[in-house]
Amino acid sequence: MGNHYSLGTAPAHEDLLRLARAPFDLTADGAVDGDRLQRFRASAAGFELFYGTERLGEEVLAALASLADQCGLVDQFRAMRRGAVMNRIEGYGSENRQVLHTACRDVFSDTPAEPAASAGAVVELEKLHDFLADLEAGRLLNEQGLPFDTMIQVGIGGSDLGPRAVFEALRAHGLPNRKVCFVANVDPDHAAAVLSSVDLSTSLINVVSKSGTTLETATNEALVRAALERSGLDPSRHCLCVTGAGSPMDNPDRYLRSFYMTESVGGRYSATSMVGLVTLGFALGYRQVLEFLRGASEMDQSAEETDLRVNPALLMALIGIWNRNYLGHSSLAILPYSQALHRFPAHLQQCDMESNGKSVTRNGLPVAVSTGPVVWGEPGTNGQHAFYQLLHQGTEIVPVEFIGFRRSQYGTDLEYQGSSSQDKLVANLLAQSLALALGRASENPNKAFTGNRPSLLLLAERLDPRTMGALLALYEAKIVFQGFCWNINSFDQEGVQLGKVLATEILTSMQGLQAGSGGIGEEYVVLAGVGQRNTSRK
Ligand code: G6Q
Repeated sequence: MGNHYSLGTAPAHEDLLRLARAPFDLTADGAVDGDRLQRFRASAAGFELFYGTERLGEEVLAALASLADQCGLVDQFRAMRRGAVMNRIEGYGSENRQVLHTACRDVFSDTPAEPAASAGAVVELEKLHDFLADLEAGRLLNEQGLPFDTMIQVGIGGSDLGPRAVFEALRAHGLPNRKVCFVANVDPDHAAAVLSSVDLSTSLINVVSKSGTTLETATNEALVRAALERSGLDPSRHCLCVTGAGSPMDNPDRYLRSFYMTESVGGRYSATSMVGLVTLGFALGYRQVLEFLRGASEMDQSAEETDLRVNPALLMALIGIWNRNYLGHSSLAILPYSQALHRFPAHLQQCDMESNGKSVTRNGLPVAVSTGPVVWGEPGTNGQHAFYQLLHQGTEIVPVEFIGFRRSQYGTDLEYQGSSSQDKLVANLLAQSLALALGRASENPNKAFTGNRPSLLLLAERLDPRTMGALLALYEAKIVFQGFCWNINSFDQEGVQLGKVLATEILTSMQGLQAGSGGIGEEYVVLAGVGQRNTSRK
């Protein structure tokens, strides 16, 4: 876009290819010492990034900084925040939209980057404030005059993963006596399990769908409404909605309150819009919502810095590109040493893979370089007792992004065998990062660890609303920077749209099959013909 280079064409590309022939050897004697860890360090918005355990030295870092400059990564980020139409493919039909999720949290300054979008965000925040105040003051009660104590968020994909990851991360900061559940999958067993675990008479149902047309969400909404009616409850007194203005769901008569998100906020980037904030506000209260947004806003500011030492999002994007495009690693593990972040890797899996799992450039040409890696992860130390074997000794080298906190959330801990649980957690985190880098020699080949397995470490004092906001925004910016560098559109999702279309077509054909004609396997075989026709390249 614009006059910028992208990865394959930037002058720094040749330098990086040359440097990649001999990446920094982390296993050399004294290579990873305190001085290195001290030097390879960046920080912003309460987070410190340590990357001395990556396979790079000063020369690579300088070449990556040139790459960022030549590709205009910060310039493009700044333009995005100021309302440039970034979601487009030149010369072809595309969503052709601005990308303004950052405006959802650009609500603290007198001079926001895109004033109209921030003004819209403030309007929705004020509505949220009033709704939460009404709940708090007992002005919103159920049919029996009782307060609502439960919220069920019904939504899928971007309308589920980010909001759920953030809620789980901050559950420890929740108001007393407020329960939150999520229903995403169209699997009726999940809805049944959730509905049987709540008292519907004191539950609010928060139906979230930007398009207002997603079949899973519409089905689950109908299912919950039917359950409310069976219990003698009026759905319009229990259901809220978050949707795009003018969508088929935008019908205030059917809902107790309606909240809106704008077209320029993509689903997977929507956790700081009402998509994430209504449920978060119910669980935590309005003040904590503002703290969450403040952390995200601080990280967005840092992402506009050209100095890598104060722009960890850009630095992580560049390190990711070094690992992906120059060292050839096709996978990325995100391993939080915090149980509260147990849904965060799943959110990032969507945010990263849906954004950067692309094969055409923003000019509609085939990409000449590899784009987004496969992203996955689980919390440590659980993962250590599972898949870390492959991380340490497998034939595949998987770069790791570790996340950890010095203090626990609840502060209730116990000394056992001379250390607290939190100390054990942190000790494991630091030890794993170093072990992957340094390896361990042994005469016994089965007990030898080659090392030179790259990782980085993101550390903050404590996981609270502000740091969670910063962490979310950090990853959003990292993903966006990488997309700019690869010159791909990180904001559309044709692969997801395909699934939506196929499901509808197959469902129609399935309904035409004779009931009981031979089981699910038989249905699959018969429906292959429909799939063939619908995916035909002609
Ligand atoms: C996200 C994707 C996708 C989307 C869901 C739900 O970026 O577009 O995951 O969020 O398909 O869409 P609705 O919010 O429109 O129901």
